[in-house]
Amino acid sequence: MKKVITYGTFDLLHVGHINILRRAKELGDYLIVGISTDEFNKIKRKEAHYSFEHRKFILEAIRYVDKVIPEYAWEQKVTDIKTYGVDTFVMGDDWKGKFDDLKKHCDVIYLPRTEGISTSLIKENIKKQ
Ligand code: C2G
Repeated sequence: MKKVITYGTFDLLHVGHINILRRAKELGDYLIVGISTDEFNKIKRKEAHYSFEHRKFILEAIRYVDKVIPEYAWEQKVTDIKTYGVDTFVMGDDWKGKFDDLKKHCDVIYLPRTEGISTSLIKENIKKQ
């Protein structure tokens, strides 16, 4: 069974998130998603609208997602890859090159982001209304 992993905050879930989860799943048979905890979001300087519990609950309802684990630190990726026997690590290409060190442990694939949508854009548009 080919295992794929990806990480993110996945706040205010939108088509950009669904696209990358769908395409990540297409690269294997089993998709693990490391979802950022509220504490890790602080480290990432990100303020999520939904709590970790809600973002996790929502992700677990997505057909492409087989397992959701907490992402609490930048450095946990190698451990996760080993723990879960991951073959492929996937991120949107806004992260291109940033995780190439993982190539020692698994395939690393950066997929094109979905243009014109982001959680921050959604928040801005709602404020304007
Ligand atoms: N994404 C995308 N297209 C968009 C928006 C997001 O493909 N329009 C992708 C991002 O590239 C990322 C994933 O969706 O791969 C999750 O995005 P975020 O929730 O913004 O995650 P991020 O803050 O980038 O956290 O250790 C990695 C970090 O946790 C990634």
